Amino acid sequence: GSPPIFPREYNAAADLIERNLAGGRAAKIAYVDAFGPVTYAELAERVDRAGDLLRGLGVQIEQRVLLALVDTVDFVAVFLGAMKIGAVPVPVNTLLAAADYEHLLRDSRARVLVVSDALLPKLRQARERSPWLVATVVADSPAGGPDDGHPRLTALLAEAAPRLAPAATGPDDVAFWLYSSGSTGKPKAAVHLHAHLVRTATLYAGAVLGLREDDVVLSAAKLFFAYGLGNALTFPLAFGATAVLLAERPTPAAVFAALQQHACSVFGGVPTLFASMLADPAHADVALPALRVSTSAGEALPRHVGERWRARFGSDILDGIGSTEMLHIFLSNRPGDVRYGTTGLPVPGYELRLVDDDGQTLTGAVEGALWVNGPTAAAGYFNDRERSLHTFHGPWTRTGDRYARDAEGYYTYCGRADDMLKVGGIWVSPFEVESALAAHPEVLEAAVVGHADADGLIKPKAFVVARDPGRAGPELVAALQQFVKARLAPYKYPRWIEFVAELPKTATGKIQRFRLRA
Ligand code: 3SK
Repeated sequence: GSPPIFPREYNAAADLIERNLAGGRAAKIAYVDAFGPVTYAELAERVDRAGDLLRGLGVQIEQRVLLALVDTVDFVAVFLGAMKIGAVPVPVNTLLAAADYEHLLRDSRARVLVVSDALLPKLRQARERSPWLVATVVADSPAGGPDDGHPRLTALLAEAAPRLAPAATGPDDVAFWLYSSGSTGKPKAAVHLHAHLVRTATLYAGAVLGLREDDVVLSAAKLFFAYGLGNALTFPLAFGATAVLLAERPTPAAVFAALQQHACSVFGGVPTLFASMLADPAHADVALPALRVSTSAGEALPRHVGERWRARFGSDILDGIGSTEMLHIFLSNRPGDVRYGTTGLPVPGYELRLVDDDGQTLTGAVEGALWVNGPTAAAGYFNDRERSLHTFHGPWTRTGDRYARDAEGYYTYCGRADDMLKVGGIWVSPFEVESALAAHPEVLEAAVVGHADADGLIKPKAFVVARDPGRAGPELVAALQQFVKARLAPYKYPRWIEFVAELPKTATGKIQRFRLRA
C-alpha cells in the first residue's frame, strides 16, 4: 500500500499498458465494449495508433485534446494515446447541454476534439466558435450519428503507426485534466500528473478494494468522471483485470444484464443506482453469484440501501468518498469492516483533518470541515488562481464536505459546506438551476435546495415566486420542469417545485437556503 516510487522518466500510459504485456497478458481480454472484446495486445496497438494519429494532426507535448466520448475502447485508446505522446487529454461530461461545451473548448484551448458521432450535434456550435481547434475526429458509437465530413477515428487509426515510443515525460508532468463544477462560476479544470493514476490504483484499488487480475469490473460511472476513470481504466489496467464498458445510460436493466452476462466480480455504482436496482420489480429474482464486492461514491450511501443489498446479493457495498481534485477515493469502508451509514476510515496514504470555522484542526470525536492530504491531489485548477487558492493549501485540499468522526475514528457524512448538491453522484449547482428557472417569463424568483426522496437520496427542489400567483399550479410546474430540461443537462431539473409568496432572505438580500432546507 505504500505509494510507488517513480523513475525520473515516467509515462503513465506506457506503464499501464507495458506492465500487462510484460506480465504475460497480451492475449487476455482487457475490455469488452459494445463492439466486442479487445485483448491487451490489441489495446496496446490501438493506444499507439491513437497517439500517432494525434501527432499527425499536429498535437504537441502539453497541448490539450478534448474527449467527448461515450464509454467504448476508443475512449481508453485516445486517452492513453494522448498521454503517451505527452499531450493532455481532457475528458468531458457527455451529458451536458450544448451551451456548456463552448466554455470547455475555449478554456482548455484544445487543439483537437475527439467526439462520439452521437454527441457531435451537441458540440457543433461550440466547435465552430473555438479559436484554438485545428481538427475534429469523430468516433463510432453504438447509437451512431453524423460526422459532418470530419474524419472518422476508425479510418485514421487504420492509417496510423502501430508502435510508438512514449514521450520522455516525468512523474510530475501534466497528464490529463478533469473538469470540476463549483457552486458558482464555470467548471474549472483540475490538473493531474502522470504519477497520480498508479498511485490511486496502489493506495485504494489494491490496498483497500483488493482488486485482482482475475476480476471482471463494471463501472456504472462513466469514464469521464474521476470515479469512473479509476474504476474502469486505471484500476483494471493497473492489475491486469478485465473491464466491461457500457456506452448507454446505466439503467438497472442495462446494469443487471451486464453484471450477469459477463459474471462481473467488482461493480462500481452510486447510491441512486443501487437503490433503483433493489426496487426494480423486473429484476426481483436476479442473483449475482459472481459479484464479490461493489463500491459506492458520489453521495453518501443510505444505511438501509447497503443493508438491503447485502441481504439480497450476499456481498457488500464499500461506501467511500473521493473527489475530482484528489482523483479517487481517500476515505472508505473496506472488505470485512463495513459500517453502513458511515464512510469508513481514511485510505492509508491519505491523511484527513476536521477543521473548525477558524481553520483550527479539531481532535477526537467531532464534526468539522473535511480536509485531505495525499499524493494524488491536483496540481491546481488551470488558469484560476483564486479558486486554486481557495481549495489547495500546501499539501492539504479542502473538500467542501462536512464530516463527523466518532471515537473509533470512523467518519460519517454531514453535508456540504457550500450549497452544491450531488444528484445521482453528479454535482449540481443550485445557482445554475435557479438561473435557468429565472429565465422563464412566469418566474419572478427561484431558489433551489437539496431534498431527500423516499430512499433518502438528494434531488433538486425549487421554491418559486410566480409572477402571477393565480397561475401557480401543476401546469406551471410541468412547464418549468420542461423549460429547465431543455436548457441544462437532464439530471439537473427540479424534481419538486413549490410556489411561495416570497423567498426567505438576509438583511443584505441573500437567500437563506437553510430555512428552505428545513
Ligand atoms: O464523488 C466521489 O466520491 C468521487 C469518488 C472518486 C473519484 C471522484 C469522485 C468525485
